[in-house]
Amino acid sequence: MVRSPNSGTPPSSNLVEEPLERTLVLLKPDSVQRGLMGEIIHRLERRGLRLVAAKFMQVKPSLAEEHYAIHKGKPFYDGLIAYITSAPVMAMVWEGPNAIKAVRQTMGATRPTEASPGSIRHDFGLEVGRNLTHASDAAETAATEIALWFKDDELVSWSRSIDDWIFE
Ligand code: RTP
Ligand code: MG
Repeated sequence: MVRSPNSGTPPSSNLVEEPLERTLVLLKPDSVQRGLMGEIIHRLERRGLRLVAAKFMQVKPSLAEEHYAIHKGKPFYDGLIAYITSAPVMAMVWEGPNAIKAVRQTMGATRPTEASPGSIRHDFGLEVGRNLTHASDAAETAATEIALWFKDDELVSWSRSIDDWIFE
């Protein structure tokens, strides 16, 4: 079929507006226990981000300690390790233009009472120690965290027919 100029095909662009990034997202035990996995995944999907990997798992103390090594020695560290290992989590990798910043914006500030209305931590949280999610905070940490939580062959590179309407 020949397409007319207004057939609904997105314009092609040579311009790369934002780099395609990958970021690690954890739905922490409180998200899972409260039945919020679907709600949070729904928000990331509607934002236009693309799922690359997902794993429902009980976190071993060794993995928790490695993931949160940067916080070792802080007053909240022991509680944080106890929290993340207390019940299953959903670990995921999401991808998109500027995905690291976009996902942290969708999650909201670390303290739910400082998170913007409409963000997950604002809409579903009250306390910093029950703030529902983790998201990588920079390109280097995203790469390290993805490698820590997933094997290379667990990451799925794929495309969606609608991608050209979301990624310029
Ligand atoms: P995350 O790493 O989990 O995405 O959170 P974040 O970047 O927004 O915050 P970060 O400073 O990296 O802290 C990691 C997690 O530790 C807990 N926390 N508790 N009681 C406290 O003062 C305190 N501060 C941090 C939170 O669960 C936070 O997400
Ligand atoms: Mg952090």
